[in-house]
Amino acid sequence: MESDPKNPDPEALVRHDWTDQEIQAIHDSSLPDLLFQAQLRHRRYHDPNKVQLCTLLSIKTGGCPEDCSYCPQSASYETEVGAEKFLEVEEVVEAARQARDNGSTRFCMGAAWREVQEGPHFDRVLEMVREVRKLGMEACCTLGMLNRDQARQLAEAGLTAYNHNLDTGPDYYPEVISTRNYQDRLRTLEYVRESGVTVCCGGILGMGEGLKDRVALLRVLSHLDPHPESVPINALVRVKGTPLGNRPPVDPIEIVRMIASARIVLPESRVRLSAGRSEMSTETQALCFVAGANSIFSGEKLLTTPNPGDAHDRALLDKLGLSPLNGS
Ligand code: SAM
Ligand code: DTB
Ligand code: SF4
Repeated sequence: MESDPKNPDPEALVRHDWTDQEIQAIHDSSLPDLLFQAQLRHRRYHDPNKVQLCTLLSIKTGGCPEDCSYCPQSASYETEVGAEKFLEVEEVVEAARQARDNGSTRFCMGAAWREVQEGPHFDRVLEMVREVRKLGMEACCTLGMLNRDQARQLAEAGLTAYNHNLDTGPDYYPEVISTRNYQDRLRTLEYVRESGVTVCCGGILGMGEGLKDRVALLRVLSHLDPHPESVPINALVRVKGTPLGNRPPVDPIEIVRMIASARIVLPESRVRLSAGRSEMSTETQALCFVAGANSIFSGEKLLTTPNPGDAHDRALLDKLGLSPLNGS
């Protein structure tokens, strides 16, 4: 890292040329060194005592043609999640209003689609985006692959962010998903960036990937220029019926190391401690905040799986002396 680790050169902090070796050395440094370096960056670019609350809503659940091995919504696997109808704009606005009243400043709408198809459903998504923006919230969508024109239409509707995860490093990707490739993902991210919508892109831990795949994911993210504004780090939610349903849980310290490493190589980005919190102790989550996580998903549900819920999270933040980030 820098010549004086206690006083890093600010000019050198935001980089797009990280190597796997450098990232792995950071990841594998002693936990106190790792957390200290992460805190230096965190405090330079963010308020270390504020956490953004975001709420997810699945606007089109299940029946997805993709075969992502982690996902309960894929039509390829027998899970308890079935295909449901596309939500109405009013239902979504009501959920967004409730989320806002519970302290969320970002509302994220997810659809179990491989890619967006133009037509009445996409028009309805655009309407949902406009309505969420009218509530004074950030609006985020995650709808699968987009083309240039669809990204532009989302931007015109006022979309704040588009979530499109790379999930893991390029070498491990084909082990997890066979119905699309890494390049497809990168292309959509490029269209989002060009449209002016901010980029939300991260990954999942616990799918059987090796450390080199986690490091490669961070390298790919850090080579995006500009960096994604938001980086969700998910711990796999192991859902019965999916090919990854029987994976062992991720070691909590590995989650902390990944978050701290993300904070160091992506110092300006919002790092979101995303799926998997229902199985994490207060202590693990506390370490994740120390490591530089500054956003969580709030509410009882992620897209289809449970999340700790508002009362639990209020108590968690209170206990740690953290407070929700206010809307801008
Ligand atoms: N269909 C769109 C897509 O895949 O881009 C959007 C919805 S998809 C459910 C959004 C993200 O949720 C995925 O990219 C994946 O990273 C994450 N995800 C899905 N199932 C998960 C699970 N069981 N555990 C952790 N993260 C998961
Ligand atoms: C992200 O990285 N995690 C969220 C959000 N982006 C869309 C989704 C997590 C989904 C967990 C499984 C489920 O609830 O279906
Ligand atoms: Fe479909 Fe997205 Fe689930 Fe993959 S992660 S199966 S694309 S909903």
